[in-house]
Amino acid sequence: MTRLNGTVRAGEGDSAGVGADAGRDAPALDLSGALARESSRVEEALERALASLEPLLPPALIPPVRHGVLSGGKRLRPVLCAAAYRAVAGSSPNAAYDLGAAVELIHAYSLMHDDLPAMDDAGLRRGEPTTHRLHGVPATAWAGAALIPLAGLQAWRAARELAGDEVAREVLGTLAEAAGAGGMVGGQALDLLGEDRTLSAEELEDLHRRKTGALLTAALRMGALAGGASPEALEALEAYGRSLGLAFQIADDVLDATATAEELGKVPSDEALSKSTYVALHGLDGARRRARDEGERAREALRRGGVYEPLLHALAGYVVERRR
Ligand code: GRG
Repeated sequence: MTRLNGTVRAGEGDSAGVGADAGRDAPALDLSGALARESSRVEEALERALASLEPLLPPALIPPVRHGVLSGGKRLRPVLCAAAYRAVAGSSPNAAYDLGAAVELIHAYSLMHDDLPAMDDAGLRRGEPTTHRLHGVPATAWAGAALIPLAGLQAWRAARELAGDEVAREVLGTLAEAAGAGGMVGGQALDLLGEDRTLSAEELEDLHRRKTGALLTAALRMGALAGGASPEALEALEAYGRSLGLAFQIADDVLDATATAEELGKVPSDEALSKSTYVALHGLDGARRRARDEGERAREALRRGGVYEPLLHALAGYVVERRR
């Protein structure tokens, strides 16, 4: 594999790269095998992250932090981060997963807080009692808040190791923006304020681009920046992330309307909370079609940018067809 001005040209036998013929599709992949391997690297990275960050926490917060962070989940954000790194740098060092772990710490805190009585008041997540049902509301609120700066520290350390101080600053800025009021926090606020009101298609899309899409896209951008991506590769991976995030959220609405609590590992709640959803807006078939179209748009962004990473291509289908 040859490095070209911060990009990588995929040669014969390579599994990933940027700068390969634009328009080329990545070969088919054994997705469940690949995801199992990827998630086990993510779990190791999360264990490493907590081992280094726990000494910074009051001991009482360690059990709720461990529960919120280590109780499963698809680990999509760190997998995307490491895949974006691999797409541009051609390898998957542990530090790329350590960087992805920082994004997962933000995701974990957001779910711990989202499940609190003041927000969705959920008792079940990933097939287990939610963190506040096991550890109480105050400890969960504090542990979630403690995870926010720890995620920043984790991102800073991993990005410095991969790419030095200058890139690490941009990586950290990317995470902070996506997690903040212009991104995930703002999206959640719009979601809560929109309960009991019918949102327009534009409002719904804006809400989900912030609430879900921003962090997914940031995971890709962070991996790509740390891997030394060219501007073209960065743009392609971000465009992929925006479409993937939308496809993921539409599929989430479809699952909430059609799957059981047992299948989802959480109790479907959109109807009970009177939330505006893509299913309410377009009907089930229309929402499914829209999710598939966005998945295809995500793949197209990779083709256009010549990003050749089989896992990213496969994930654009997975987020739409997943069952949890
Ligand atoms: C102060 C208003 C305010 C907000 C605080 C709580 C919060 C910040 C944000 C919540 C954002 C949120 C709940 C986003 C949900 C995104 C989403 C689709 C989650 C499910 O993601 P998956 O399916 O989950 O990747 P797993 O379990 O696989 O990790």
